Amino acid sequence: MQQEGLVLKALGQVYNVLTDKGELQCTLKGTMRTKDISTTNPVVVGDRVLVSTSSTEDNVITEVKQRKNYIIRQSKKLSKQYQIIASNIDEVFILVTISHPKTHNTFVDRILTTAEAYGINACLIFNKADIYNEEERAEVEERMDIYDTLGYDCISVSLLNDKDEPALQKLCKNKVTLLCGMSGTGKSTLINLLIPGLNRKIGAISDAHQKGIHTTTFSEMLPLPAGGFLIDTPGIQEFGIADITKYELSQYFREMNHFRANCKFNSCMHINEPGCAVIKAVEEGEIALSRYESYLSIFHNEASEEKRYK
Ligand SMILES: Nc1nc2c(ncn2[C@@H]2O[C@H](COP(=O)(O)OP(=O)(O)OP(=O)(O)O)[C@@H](O)[C@H]2O)c(=O)[nH]1
Ligand SMILES: [Mg+2]
Ligand SMILES: [Zn+2]
Repeated sequence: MQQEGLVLKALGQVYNVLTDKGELQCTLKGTMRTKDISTTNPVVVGDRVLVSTSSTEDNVITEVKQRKNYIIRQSKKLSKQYQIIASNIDEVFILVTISHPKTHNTFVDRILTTAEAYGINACLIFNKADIYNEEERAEVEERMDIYDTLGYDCISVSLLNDKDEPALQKLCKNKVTLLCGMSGTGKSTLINLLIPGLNRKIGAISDAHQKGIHTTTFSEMLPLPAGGFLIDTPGIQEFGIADITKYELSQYFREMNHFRANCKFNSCMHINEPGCAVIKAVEEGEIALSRYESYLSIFHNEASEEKRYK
């Protein structure tokens, strides 16, 4: 018998798939390959799959339905092998902390760029409001202002306090939401707040490094009580820019779209070209300097000369 399901957990050889008949443990058909990209893992959490079930043999995943989107990371730096982290994502929650640990704007902007490229909505969750001094609170305001103006949902919370829970529940209800954020920013704390009874291990921050200790070990889709799922990607704080070229990069910076058309050269990449309207907008304060710095950083370090796959 064939039935459809949703991959909740991928544990190497064994996959937990949610079907009408409940959660089934499945294996993979030996010959299955992902067509579009060279990956080390053909089936990932978030995949919609066909499962063949019988009373005498193992349940086998026979087909992966076309993905709406997926996020990847390079298995090894500079290698051509990619690992898909998760697929069919509606939204990313980016946990941001001003201190303990400090989340830099480039970290946030890198995730936003990828999210933009894959048509995934993004929401910035500024956490640990309880520990900030006046200066840090001002920084939260300032950074929220930048992203709010760009049209990204922003919320300031303290996850230690459950008064923020209803607002957070609302943001992820009936969606597939991927959590990202540097180690120690509160991803596991957020999961515990939104999914009572799960009791995820919370890693205490080691003061020496002001970094959290990675406590979880495999990607997983966690059902939310009110509908929808959270995707926890332990050890993966962000995802790659792998398939974005230098030429198209500025498209994924929302605010640059207003100005790009006015650059003197059609092929302008907004680095040092004469008559660049984007650079002018940065100089005039119409584009936040931190965003332009992130653009330059991605342009020089990660964006490719041409598409790497497809
Ligand atoms: N003061 C304060 N501490 C918080 C808050 N949210 C989380 N923490 C603490 O921050 C530390 C790290 O939280 P985790 O939820 O383990 O962070 P994580 O993002 O899951 O970290 P990794 O699993 O290492 O990626 C824990 O000691 C939490 O108790 C908050 O709003 N305020
Ligand atoms: Mg964690
Ligand atoms: Zn330009």
